[in-house]
Amino acid sequence: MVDFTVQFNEISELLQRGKAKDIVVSVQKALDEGAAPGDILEKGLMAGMNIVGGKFKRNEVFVPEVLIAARAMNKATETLKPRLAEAGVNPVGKALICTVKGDLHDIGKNLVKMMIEGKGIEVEDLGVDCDPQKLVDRVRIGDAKVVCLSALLTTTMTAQKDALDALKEAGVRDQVKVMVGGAPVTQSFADEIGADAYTPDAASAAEVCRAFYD
Ligand code: B1M
Repeated sequence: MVDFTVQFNEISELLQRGKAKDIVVSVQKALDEGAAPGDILEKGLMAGMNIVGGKFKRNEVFVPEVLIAARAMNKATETLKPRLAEAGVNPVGKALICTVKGDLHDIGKNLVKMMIEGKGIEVEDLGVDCDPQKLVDRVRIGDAKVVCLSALLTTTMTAQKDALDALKEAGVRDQVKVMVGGAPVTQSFADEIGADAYTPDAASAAEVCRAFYD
């Protein structure tokens, strides 16, 4: 059996350094040499992204580096996607994500989305300034297990409660687990509004979200 450790380490390194063009070449090369798409994802891309996530958590790297790594991850995943589907490495389930009504900040939401996707979950992005009714309509379809609500302003934290209330009123609250986060949000606020989980950052959001599918 061929050992692809060197290739996986190279892919992980390129991801951490945000080398979008080079990583596409490396991923394609590993595929051509016979590496399994699922292993490239797990041992190369996700391993690299976990290192970036850890460094971000410890303030060793900052938003620009994370966004550049995220762009490299997206490019590499695009290369891998057809082969992953072919190999039967399908997403374990679907989650919805949005920034709540009145709030236009999307950098944190995008990072959370990307980290959750890195855990093998398909994430549908309902965008920023998301109306609770839009969320209710989407949850009613019934294929999503987790809803992720991001809020960056103290004035829009309450829109997380509005979203939860709208889900309750529509009778679909029990269909989904609701996760909340964003700079002004705290565990006690999450408890107060009846969210299922609060996480302070994208890396822990991805871990907690994944646990809802395991
Ligand atoms: Co605004 N803004 N902003 N802003 N902005 C803040 C948030 C602010 C703290 C700046 C300040 O005053 N110091 C302040 C909020 C104060 C408050 O309410 N406490 C503020 C303000 C006041 C405003 C406006 C009202 C300014 C104005 O117009 N007077 C206005 C509001 C617009 C609106 O939303 N309606 C506004 C506008 C903007 C821009 C459009 C210019 C821009 C947003 C661009 C964009 O997102 N595309 C912007 C930015 C960039 C910021 C700062 C500088 C950076 C935010 C950011 O992206 N951080 C911010 C100050 C700051 O944070 N230093 C600020 C990086 C990002 C990775 O972190 O989003 O916190 P963050 O996400 C983290 C965690 O919070 C967490 O994970 C992420 C990564 O680990 N997380 C989750 C986020 N969502 C999660 C969900 C989860 C779990 C974790 O589970 C579901």
